[in-house]
Amino acid sequence: MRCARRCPNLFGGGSNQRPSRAVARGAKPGCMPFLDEAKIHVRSGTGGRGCISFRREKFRPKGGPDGGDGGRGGDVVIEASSQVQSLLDYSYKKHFQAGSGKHGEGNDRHGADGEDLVLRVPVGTLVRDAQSGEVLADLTHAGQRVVVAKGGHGGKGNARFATPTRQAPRFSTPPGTGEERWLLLELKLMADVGLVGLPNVGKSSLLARVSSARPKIASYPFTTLNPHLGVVELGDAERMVMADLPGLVEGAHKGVGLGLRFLRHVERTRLLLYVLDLDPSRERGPLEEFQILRHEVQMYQPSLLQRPCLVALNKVDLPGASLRAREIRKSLGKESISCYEISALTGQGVEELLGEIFMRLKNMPVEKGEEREGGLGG
Ligand SMILES: Nc1nc2c(ncn2[C@@H]2O[C@H](COP(=O)(O)OP(=O)(O)OP(=O)(O)O)[C@@H](O)[C@H]2O)c(=O)[nH]1
Ligand SMILES: [Mg+2]
Repeated sequence: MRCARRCPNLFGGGSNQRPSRAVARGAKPGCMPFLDEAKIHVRSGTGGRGCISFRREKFRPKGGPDGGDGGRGGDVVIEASSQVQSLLDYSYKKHFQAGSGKHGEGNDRHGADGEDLVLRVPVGTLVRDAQSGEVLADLTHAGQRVVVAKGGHGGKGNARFATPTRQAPRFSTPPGTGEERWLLLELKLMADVGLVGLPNVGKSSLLARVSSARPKIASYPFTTLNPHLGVVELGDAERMVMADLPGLVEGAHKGVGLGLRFLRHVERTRLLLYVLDLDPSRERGPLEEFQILRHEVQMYQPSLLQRPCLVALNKVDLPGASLRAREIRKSLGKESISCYEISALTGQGVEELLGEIFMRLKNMPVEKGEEREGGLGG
């Protein structure tokens, strides 16, 4: 089992601007803060006015109408890009406007079209209308785009309206004003496997062991405040993306701890890996932890409970840990949920767990548009 490189998502890149204090909360110095929600206002360009003009030329009396059309206003487009890691850029600037069309001119000159404005967002971004809540697009692969505000059309110049019976039209049509709206951008990470567990159980340690991602690891709860992705490789042929999420606590659905908002990042994962703690000094046993986690997941989205899952019983290296595993093994056996005793610290049992994960993912149908960047290959 060869463990692999860091996932391109979430790390580095992004903006040169200074992070605001709000979004930089929890970020280490020199580490790009992560933002998975943003509200922005977009406005497309207005069209240019059509021109009313008549040809005035020596030796050409009554030269006729020659007013050109106005240019089209630019659209606002949102495009998914694998070069963008989070929605951080949209916390600095909230208002975006595409270019307006230029006005038409005499001598049959048409105004130039306004420039489209392309806003790049991370792959996995859901675009909603902020007012109605309607989903405008779910951008699940790089290069996918959606026009969120259509530019206004250009006004028609008077040259367009000349007919044999109306040779000197003195009017043009008005241009389109374009559209504006508030949008909600919501990033849901694209990973194959999501790690779900209480704080301090060793989720980040597991990700660090199996990939080259380097999330912070420490012996206190809520070390991880933002999701982290890592690419795990099996030989040269297969790989998958694993997501380490901040810990869940009992009552998270009522806002305790960091709440449930990070669970949105497991919505798209194909497999949930519940990480439970076998440390005998912990007040709660792994079975109770598992029940808490499942309850919180259910409170977030009941259908997530139907998602294929595995259980990793971590810290088996501790003395007396295996004894703690007995009760939960019995209970999971009844539900036919596979569980593995592992140690993220020593690596014990990790290879078997990864083997099972790869096998499960391989046997799962990949829905169209669901392929992960750097995801399961082979
Ligand atoms: N003995 C032992 N300690 C472990 C093992 N895995 C993790 N730890 C320790 O458990 C503590 C918590 O590990 P983390 O990986 O930060 O736990 P986490 O689940 O990511 O915690 P949060 O980010 O706070 O949710 C650290 O002190 C680790 O060294 C293990 O397999 N055995
Ligand atoms: Mg962690």
